[in-house]
Amino acid sequence: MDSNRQALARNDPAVWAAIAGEEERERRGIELIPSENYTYPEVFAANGSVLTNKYAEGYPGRRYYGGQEFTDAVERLAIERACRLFRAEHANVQALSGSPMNQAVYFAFLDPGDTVLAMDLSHGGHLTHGAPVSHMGRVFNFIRYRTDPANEGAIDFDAMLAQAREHRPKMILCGYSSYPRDYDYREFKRVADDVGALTMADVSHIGGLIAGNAMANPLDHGFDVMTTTGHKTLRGPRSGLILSRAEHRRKIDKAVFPGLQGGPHMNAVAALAITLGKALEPEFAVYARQVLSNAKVLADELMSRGAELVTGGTENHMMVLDTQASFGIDGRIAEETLDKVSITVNKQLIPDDPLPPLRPSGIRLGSPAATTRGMEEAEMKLLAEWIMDALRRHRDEERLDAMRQDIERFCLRFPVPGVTPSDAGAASPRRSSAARPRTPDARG
Ligand code: DSN
Repeated sequence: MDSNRQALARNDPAVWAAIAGEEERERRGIELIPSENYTYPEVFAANGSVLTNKYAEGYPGRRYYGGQEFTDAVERLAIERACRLFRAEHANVQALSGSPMNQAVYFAFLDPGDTVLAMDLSHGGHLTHGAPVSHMGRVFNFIRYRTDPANEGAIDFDAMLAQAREHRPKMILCGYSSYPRDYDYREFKRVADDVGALTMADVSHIGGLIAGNAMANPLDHGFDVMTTTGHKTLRGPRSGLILSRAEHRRKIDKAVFPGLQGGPHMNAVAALAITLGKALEPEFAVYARQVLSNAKVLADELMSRGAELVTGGTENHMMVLDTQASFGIDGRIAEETLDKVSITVNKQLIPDDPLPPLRPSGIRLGSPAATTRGMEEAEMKLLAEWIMDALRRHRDEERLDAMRQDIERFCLRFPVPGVTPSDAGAASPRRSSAARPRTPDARG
């Protein structure tokens, strides 16, 4: 254990126990929440570095505090790498995470009351895309487009055009949190150009897949702005990136600071620079393609075993399983059942869900984190089998317990980057069954 961790374990055992417990949970289980990932050891190092100590309001070469030699260097690196990776003319790397990142874009271009056309939440959109419970939903006038469940979740762009002509939005926003299909960015641009609207793409979920050239890049199709978080498919720190054409630089930078934020988290900016450097390496493209392939196999295997997936499959890294239709249980029971076997997913609304968000009709699953751990198609088949088995037998506690032991021993064969067993084992883990296997794992 390094000296900082030793100091924490000695001086605050309660917090240390929570961190070490989480490390152990991550090692023993598998993370299938599509927006989560396992980051790089180098990101842990930068996030826990002395850059945490520094205030750096402003931008490189234009700061409000002294002592910026190294913060400037690291932020310039992040900007240059982000522009190269995403073929952007400008990058702002200071947003603290996804929500402030999107707010900054709205405030850069819109006035309160302006109209935005964005995807409906239950059809796959995100809270920050103007859901009525969000502050943004109160400040701006969000109109929602929807998908067609009867047509594999396709978006009817002619209907969207009619909506745009009726409401004259100032911005058209595409981006999703639970939409398992790809987008046709040319069609969004066609609608936006027809009504003179700005185009914004929030690609937080698929930023890494775009970086790895496994999915289309909206900026290549003339979009004005693209946002992405750093911690999903990009595998980096909690952070937000705003990428745009050069003409929007001033508005965006002013909206982030001083408009919305104070001092940027320079430790996260450094960690983001590292992440972007890694995403520029050829191996990252291999990772991105594997994420897509794993998701497709997981989806196909679930469906071949009788699961009903929203939109009938996936074209990206995620899928939404209708647990109510497939097993007669809501998403909360499904999430809790899979937790019991150390498979982590999240409950999820399905389009026009008759059930409420805390007890919705489905769950959402994805492949990015499992792929980071080195899992491939064969492992996806096993996971599909376990998921179906657990959900079908969700009342059989004995069976679930035996499955958990199998699954934990399976997961331990795939290391979590930056988490070593000796460190994680230093605190009392939530579960200890993997150390005492009860049933043989015939599946290897
Ligand atoms: N919470 C993230 C997701 O799961 O999609 C986005 O904010």
